[in-house]
Amino acid sequence: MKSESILKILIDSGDYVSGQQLAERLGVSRQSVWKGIKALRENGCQISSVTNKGYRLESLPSRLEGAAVKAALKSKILGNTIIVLDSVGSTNDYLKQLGNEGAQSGTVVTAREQTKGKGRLGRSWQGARGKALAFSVLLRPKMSPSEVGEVTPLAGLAMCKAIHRVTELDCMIKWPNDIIVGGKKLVGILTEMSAEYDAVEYIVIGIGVNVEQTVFPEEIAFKATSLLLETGRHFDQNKLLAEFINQLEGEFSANNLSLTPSALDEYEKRCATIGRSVTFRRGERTISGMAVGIAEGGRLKVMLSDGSIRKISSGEVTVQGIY
Ligand code: BT5
Repeated sequence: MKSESILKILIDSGDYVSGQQLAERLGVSRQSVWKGIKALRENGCQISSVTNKGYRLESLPSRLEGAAVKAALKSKILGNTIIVLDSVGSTNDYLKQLGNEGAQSGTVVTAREQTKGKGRLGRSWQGARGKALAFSVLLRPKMSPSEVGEVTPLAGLAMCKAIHRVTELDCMIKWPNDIIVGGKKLVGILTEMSAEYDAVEYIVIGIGVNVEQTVFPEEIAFKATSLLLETGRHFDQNKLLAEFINQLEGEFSANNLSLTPSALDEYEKRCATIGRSVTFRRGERTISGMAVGIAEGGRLKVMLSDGSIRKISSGEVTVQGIY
């Protein structure tokens, strides 16, 4: 008896549902329903019960719970397995290990606390227990390693849409993978892969969202922000994670896992880097120019002073005017 099936019915109803109705709809005994309700309560759901009326969901848990994420999922493949850990070093590392052991495509790992969150290029990602959403999604796409660069922008678009649906905030993207609001970083994305020759074995997309922080470590305080700081409101992390998974599946199926012209167009419209002066390194040299667009494969198009266009696919870019 899956307690999330009960939770889903209670969420959809928004009112009292009798134990008898729950038992009939799920094809289980009243005893199993009672056990499911007990498990949900133990996991932080507030459920009232009234004689002759049944059970009503009063509030979802404020902390991450697998059942609460699943109850809000509409996806078919992504999120088929959701693992909620209390504490982990890095959700990306944990999921890569599962990937090596054969975990199925769509598996999601999240943790209430991440003690060694990773950024790109060996940098670290900070997140205090319960205040930040950190999770990773495993995919086993049939693609070559050179195509993986198209997946992160789609994840960025999906996250912007999920944040908008849940919080109504309009976010921008700082190329290639930061989601920003008011010029500050709200979300970081780290995509890693395991590949052999010309075929990808799996991809792990790791995402960190600042949800409840009001204070950041000194070294990032000038450039970091959170949903609470931006809106003054508290948001359910379970709902945000589920909404992201729903949006990601939509984005992947609409674009067949690649940066189609329409996805590229959408990305360009949200890209705060375009129209700004940028500086990037090529070997020993530092080159400056104007970001003018996004090229196929998600590369940044930079116009140099002589009018020529460079397409940058990786490495560090410093953008004038955004941290
Ligand atoms: C990123 O790297 O932005 C990718 C972050 C990905 C984190 C997720 S959490 C779940 C999954 N598991 C992991 O272990 N990682 C992923 P990058 O572009 O390299 O940015 C890192 C830089 O952002 C750091 O050097 C800091 O300057 C800054 N930073 C660190 N924590 C931050 C935070 N919470 N908010 C804003 N900026 C932060």
